[in-house]
Amino acid sequence: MTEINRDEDQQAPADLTEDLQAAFTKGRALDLASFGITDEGLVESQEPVIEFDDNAYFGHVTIIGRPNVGKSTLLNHILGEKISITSRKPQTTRHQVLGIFSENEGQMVFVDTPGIHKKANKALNKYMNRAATQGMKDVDVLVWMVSAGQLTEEDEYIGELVAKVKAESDTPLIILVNKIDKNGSHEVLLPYLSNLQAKYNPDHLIPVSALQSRNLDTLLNVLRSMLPKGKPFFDKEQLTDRTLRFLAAERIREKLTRQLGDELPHELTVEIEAFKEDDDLAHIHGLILVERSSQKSIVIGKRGARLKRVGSDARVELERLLGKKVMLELWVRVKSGWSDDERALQSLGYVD
Ligand SMILES: Nc1nc2c(ncn2[C@@H]2O[C@H](COP(=O)(O)OP(=O)(O)OP(=O)(O)O)[C@@H](O)[C@H]2O)c(=O)[nH]1
Ligand SMILES: [Mg+2]
Repeated sequence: MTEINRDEDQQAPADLTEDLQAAFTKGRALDLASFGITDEGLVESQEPVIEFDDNAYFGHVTIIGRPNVGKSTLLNHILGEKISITSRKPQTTRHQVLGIFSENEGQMVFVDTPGIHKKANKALNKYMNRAATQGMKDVDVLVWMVSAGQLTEEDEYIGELVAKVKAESDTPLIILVNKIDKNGSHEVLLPYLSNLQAKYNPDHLIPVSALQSRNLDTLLNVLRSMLPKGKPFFDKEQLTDRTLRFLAAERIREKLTRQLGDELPHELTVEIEAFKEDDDLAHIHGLILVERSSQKSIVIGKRGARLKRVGSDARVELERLLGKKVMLELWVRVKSGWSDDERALQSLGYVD
């Protein structure tokens, strides 16, 4: 195994050029099926060659909603690539993640946000709520996602925030009713939709299934009609503002989230300590931080079995993402108190 000079890598500044170069562009992740995204029903979002029209549209669309309603799933299915990680556990997304959708007619910049939640005692949770609510400001269209048939206390709390933003800035609002594959019978849906319409008066109310890509073409059509004319800001090939380093850390966290299930400690984060690529090989060192040694044992599993499985699942995805072989090494370290310490959070990339 090749030795990696960890100190050297840690000193390397993540300068803008490196970030831009590393920004995830279309063509680097090709095998959708391996990400659990099947071709069936996927939105034909990107032309092979895009030439922006002279009078193209351009705008920002923020997707908000309580945890677990399917915001990140929606983003991934619109783009046809896994930009934002997903899981059945609430509070999977922790940062704002941009997903850039380009076509000849223009460019939509989707902002996926952490689920807004009411019980936000820790600094990490406060950061997540901040990341979500900041995303509501200065956008062209606000998409508020709910889960068909459900309007929880948390949804209503977000409804109040949305109403406030709408009143203050007149931002157009779409309420997206997701998971109609699960809870979309007429008996449930019709009274539910008319209640939402009466209560929140959105500009559009659209039932969809993000997971099955149902009715996403309606959403895209509505957005095309709502976004202002403007010069597309991002390169037509670019899919996100996030670096490969960030995406790699997120993929590892996703595998942990999915494999730990109910044992998952909320106080877990992943930091990439080293990320070195040459033509056909990438060395990635991931550090998994937890708060207590009992959590470390959970992550490692019996004789290291769980960590090994997380590592091999993540490696397979990272190889597809990077289009080359990956040597992935994972460590687990206890760093107590990180999730409730503003300075520790900042140093771990939770930066406003
Ligand atoms: N049945 C069904 N499940 C869905 C649909 N969309 C998302 N899901 C599932 O809902 C769960 C949560 O999806 P996410 O996309 O991670 O939800 P999120 O709103 O981004 O959650 P946070 O990041 O925690 O705020 C996952 O298990 C998804 O597979 C859908 O249309 N139908
Ligand atoms: Mg999410």
